[in-house]
Amino acid sequence: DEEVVQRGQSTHGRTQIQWQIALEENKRIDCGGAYIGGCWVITAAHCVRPNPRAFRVKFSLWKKSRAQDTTDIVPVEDIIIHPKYEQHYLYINVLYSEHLICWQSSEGRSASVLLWANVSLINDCGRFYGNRFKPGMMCAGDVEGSVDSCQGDSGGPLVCVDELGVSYLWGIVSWGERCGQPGFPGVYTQVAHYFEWIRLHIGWSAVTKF
Ligand code: 4AZ
Repeated sequence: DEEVVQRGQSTHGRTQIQWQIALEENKRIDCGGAYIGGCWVITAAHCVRPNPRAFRVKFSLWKKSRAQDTTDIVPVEDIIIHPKYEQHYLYINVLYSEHLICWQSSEGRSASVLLWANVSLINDCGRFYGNRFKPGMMCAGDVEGSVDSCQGDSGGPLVCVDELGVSYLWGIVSWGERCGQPGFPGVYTQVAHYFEWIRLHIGWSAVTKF
């Protein structure tokens, strides 16, 4: 989104964005995702259909249009959608590929690269969204507007860094009332809410700290 592109900051050279992936469906990239270790990627359920063959996971994606090494493009083996996912009620799902074994980093060379923004966690988001805001969701951004995720960012990671510098996947870009609107912060899936479900599927072995 233009707003985000203009206000965002380039991730160029920022190796801490290594968990970001792009989700490709029939040569199109409309969603992001986060590599969470092992063979697992997490994204937003509304980004996928239960047809793994339609999707590929792209790593090292600094720039959407860039031709990439085939080792950075992996097929999807399986798609697991949260049982309570319904239309209009966004949950998460985990993608599995046995080919997803290692990460290779590469640097973007032009301006239209992956961007990042600083957002603040916002409490009590029902005051903005009423009963559209449900358990398992959280809000982040800026109540005044401007800094926000937007279309195309769906499924991508909201990362919190603790005082020791350890990064945690805290949220997944989900939805919102347009983008950057005052009084309508971005809505994210609250990863902690689904931690047991995620762990059930991926096991402890796959949990990676960056
Ligand atoms: C979307 O359509 C979308 N401002 C993602 C995030 C937000 C709005 C829309 C939050 O994928």
